[in-house]
Amino acid sequence: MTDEQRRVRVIDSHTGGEPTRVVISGGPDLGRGPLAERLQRFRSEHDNFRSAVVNEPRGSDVMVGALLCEPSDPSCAAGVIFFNNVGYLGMCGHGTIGLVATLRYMQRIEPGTLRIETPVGIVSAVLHESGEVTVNNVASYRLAANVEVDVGGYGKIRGDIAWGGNWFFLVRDHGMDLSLANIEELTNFTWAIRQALGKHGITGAGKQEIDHIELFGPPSSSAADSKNFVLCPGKAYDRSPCGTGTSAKLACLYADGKIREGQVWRQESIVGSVFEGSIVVREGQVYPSIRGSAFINGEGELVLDPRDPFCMGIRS
Ligand code: PYC
Repeated sequence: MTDEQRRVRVIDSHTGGEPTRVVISGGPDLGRGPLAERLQRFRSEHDNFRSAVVNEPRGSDVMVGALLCEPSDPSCAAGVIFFNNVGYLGMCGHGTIGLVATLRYMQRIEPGTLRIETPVGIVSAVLHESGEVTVNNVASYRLAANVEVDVGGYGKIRGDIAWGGNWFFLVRDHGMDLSLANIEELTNFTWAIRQALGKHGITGAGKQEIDHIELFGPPSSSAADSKNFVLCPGKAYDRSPCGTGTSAKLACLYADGKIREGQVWRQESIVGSVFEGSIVVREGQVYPSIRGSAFINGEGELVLDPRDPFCMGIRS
């Protein structure tokens, strides 16, 4: 052991199969400003730390990291910045469920409601006695419906552009088999859509990149309303039904008059896990809630040894 080694304490969990690694100590000092400001500092000055935590050889492409922060808003119980194999997430639904389960595991919270500060705003969450968590997400909306994009090798594909805390392109008519056996083809198809959106300058509001692609199909379970496949920014697919993706879907369903306030929408993931979604409408804005469960599956210390050539992760 050397003095230069850095130790980072983490708690791992999964939400519907999708992992979250919460950094509870040993992370970079990002100051005490608003989370959006701290995210900029994380990105510009400590991006190698992001890679060290989630990329191989300690992590994997599917790992989502969550840096637990002191909130700048005193009404919040915690602040969080989510990150992945290629960058940062504004919000993360499965990750927030994982964070709440982690705070409970750390005995920092008891069942009840808490507020959490994220770079895209404050969300609240309810930890139920059962251990399930409901995330009350940021306002979500459909920016554009039925947008056509010419996808190389696949032809013209239509989808909705919607915000659920991240930007999504949501496709219903695709002719693909949404099954685990077909992951490679689903990944190739959704990656081609993502590239086509970029090539044709199709973006979210304020020219923000649409970095999540979501396909919908019939559920495998009669207890669900729909099944999805979600391609995340770094080309890994979401094992959970994607909290922000389900929020974007709810906003589209509401815009189409297909869901009422309070009605439950059961979104199944490609691995068969389910989130329950519903909406409330306040001052004309749609606020989705997502309910699911997370399980703690690891706790430990990452060792960052500067002699290790892959200390800060393998970056693509
Ligand atoms: O649950 O919001 C989500 C999410 C985004 C990326 C991976 N999971």
